[in-house]
Amino acid sequence: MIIICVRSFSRSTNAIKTEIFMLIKRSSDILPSEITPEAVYLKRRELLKMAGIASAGLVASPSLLAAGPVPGDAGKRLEGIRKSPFSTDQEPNSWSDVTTYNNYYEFGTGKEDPSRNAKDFEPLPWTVKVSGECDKAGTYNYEDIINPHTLEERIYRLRCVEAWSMVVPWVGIPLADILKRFAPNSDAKYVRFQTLYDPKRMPGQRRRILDWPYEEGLTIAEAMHPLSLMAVGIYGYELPNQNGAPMRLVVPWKYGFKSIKAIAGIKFTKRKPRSSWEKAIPSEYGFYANVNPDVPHPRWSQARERPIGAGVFAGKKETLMFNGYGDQVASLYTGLDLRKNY
Ligand SMILES: Nc1nc2c(c(=O)[nH]1)N[C@H]1C(S)=C(S)[C@@H](COP(=O)(O)O)O[C@H]1N2
Ligand SMILES: [Mo]
Repeated sequence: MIIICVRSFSRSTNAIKTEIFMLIKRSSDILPSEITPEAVYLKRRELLKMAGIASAGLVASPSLLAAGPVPGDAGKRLEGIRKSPFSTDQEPNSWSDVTTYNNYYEFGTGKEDPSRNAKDFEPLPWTVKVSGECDKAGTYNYEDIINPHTLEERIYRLRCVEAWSMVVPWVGIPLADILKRFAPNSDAKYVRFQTLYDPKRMPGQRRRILDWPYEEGLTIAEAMHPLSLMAVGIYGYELPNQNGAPMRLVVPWKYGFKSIKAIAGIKFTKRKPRSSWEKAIPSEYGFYANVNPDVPHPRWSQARERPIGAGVFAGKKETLMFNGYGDQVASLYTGLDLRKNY
């Protein structure tokens, strides 16, 4: 489906007229050049409301909308994506918010650096080294890890430790389904993830901003939790490079830095792994990094957040414990003092 918005200025009435056209086409018929910048720029939900079709039942849910217009820089369309009851019904951020406001220090520290500097990165072919406490250690191709699974759309809130937030329509596979195939043994108490280390292809790694490669870890229970996702796409398209192609973690109840991109290593460990950020700045966040409005960052409050794309007048909104996923995940932490274990 394409929504086209045409604006014209009427000399007689001195008014700007907005007309909305909707075309329903098969995705294979859509050329990137057919999609107007405006169609991409305007919020879909608003457009649909204006067009009066949201109530007509033509458009059932944001996840259907999430498969809507994207600009020409999208890669391959992913097939056979099923919906998930774990998706929020909040409106997703625009394609342009999700793909141009990024944190990915391997491609620079500015928000727009990753979208510029990762353009020519070729994620495939890709291998992942699986090691540690499991029966099926080895080096696996991307296709062998991903292809046996059905893809799911998961529209999740993302809360960055820097106090901004977004809503992202990810496409991926429950992390547990992938990890179980490597047959972790009873000593696998934690999982450590590693980003690719390749300074030739990741220019940010030529500077010692972090102790490369980027590493993150989860307890095995967190990793096996149904909300933990291995994402391979957004908006029904393969993951753009700046979002961590070809596969990245999404752990929606934790600060965004736990959602490690471009995963090339998975290790099951007995001992708690130390993440890159823990090593770099141990005084800030520790292993858990659960979203918690009651535990301030040493330099700022985490009580509120700035939704990206909401406009300058929208203001901040309250940050929720576990980023609003408490009903599902709080039981992972019973008996743990979250004011100390942050
Ligand atoms: N390898 C790697 N993964 C990373 C980062 C990074 O710099 N390098 N940044 C993290 C941070 S701080 C956030 S908020 C999210 C941002 O994901 P997005 O750019 O897809 O929104 O990615 C996380 N994953
Ligand atoms: Mo972040």
